[in-house]
Amino acid sequence: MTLQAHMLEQQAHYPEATGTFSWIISALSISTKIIADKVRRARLENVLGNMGAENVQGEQQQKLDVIANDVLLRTLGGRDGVAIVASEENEEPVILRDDASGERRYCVLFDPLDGSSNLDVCGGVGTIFSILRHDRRAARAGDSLLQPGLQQVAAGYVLYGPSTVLVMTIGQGVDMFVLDPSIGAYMRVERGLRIPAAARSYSVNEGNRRSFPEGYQRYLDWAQEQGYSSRYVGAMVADLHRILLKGGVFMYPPTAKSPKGKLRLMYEANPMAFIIEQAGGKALVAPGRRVMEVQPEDIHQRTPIVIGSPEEVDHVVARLGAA
Ligand code: P6P
Repeated sequence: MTLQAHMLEQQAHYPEATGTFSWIISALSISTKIIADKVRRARLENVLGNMGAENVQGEQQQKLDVIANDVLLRTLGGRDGVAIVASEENEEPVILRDDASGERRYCVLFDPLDGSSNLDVCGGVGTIFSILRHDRRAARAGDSLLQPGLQQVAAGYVLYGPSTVLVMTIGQGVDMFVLDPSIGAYMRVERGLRIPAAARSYSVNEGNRRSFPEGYQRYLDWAQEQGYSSRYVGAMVADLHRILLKGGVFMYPPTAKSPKGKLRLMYEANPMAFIIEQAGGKALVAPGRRVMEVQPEDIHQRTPIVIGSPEEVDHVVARLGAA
């Protein structure tokens, strides 16, 4: 079954549906097919490397960051159901449509090319997206974006790896699609994905270990005593796709360089948390505090995160609180 047929099948469950939401998913589908092609041809077309400029995050912008961002802005901009888009690469959200018409509209937030520093070495990179209902009652249009992750109507990612894989949820479980380049369509390969409850593997940048809060160091000592393996790609989408399929736990604790954590709440942590929770996993910012409960104050705010198999997240939490 293609993604398009899957969306029509899902839409049929909602008689009041107008197709607006499906059109947005179709825009994300075509955008990521274009990005996949550009990622694979990057070195041939000499679009690797950085722009020589920094983005709003203070990070070196890769040429493909800008290209992927432009593709998403242009494609989503053409969908009447999109009121606002917000991107890791744009300091301010783009208000596309905010008229008072009764039309239900949506906000789409995205990290256009997560882990793009991996591009030059042919490592995994991905696109992450989060979809919220547009809230016209917000005092300022942009404030409509400041909704907790629990308000997401959909979230997903595309991993540009040996194959191009789309994983998404609309709140009814997690489905996986693989791009078939011969026909240019995403084909559904898994329905109702469930994350393994446990797996002896953790994913963290241990280069920052010395500045982790003590509880995280206690966990790493414990995991290494238990003989856990360590896997870290440096691209959240690639690390979490592995964990979704094989189990384990990913964490980005507070560090000296990123005292509030490095990952962005709105378009990295929230969408990945929605997917992992829908697959039976856990996603926390601190013991007992879910990522998706955080009330955002800024669209680019950062957060610590512990996310993955439920039993493995519990092992981390047990040591965060331990004295
Ligand atoms: P570090 C990529 O830049 C990213 O935002 C995530 O995809 C990834 O998990 C993390 O940062 C890697 O950060 O500090 O380990 O290089």
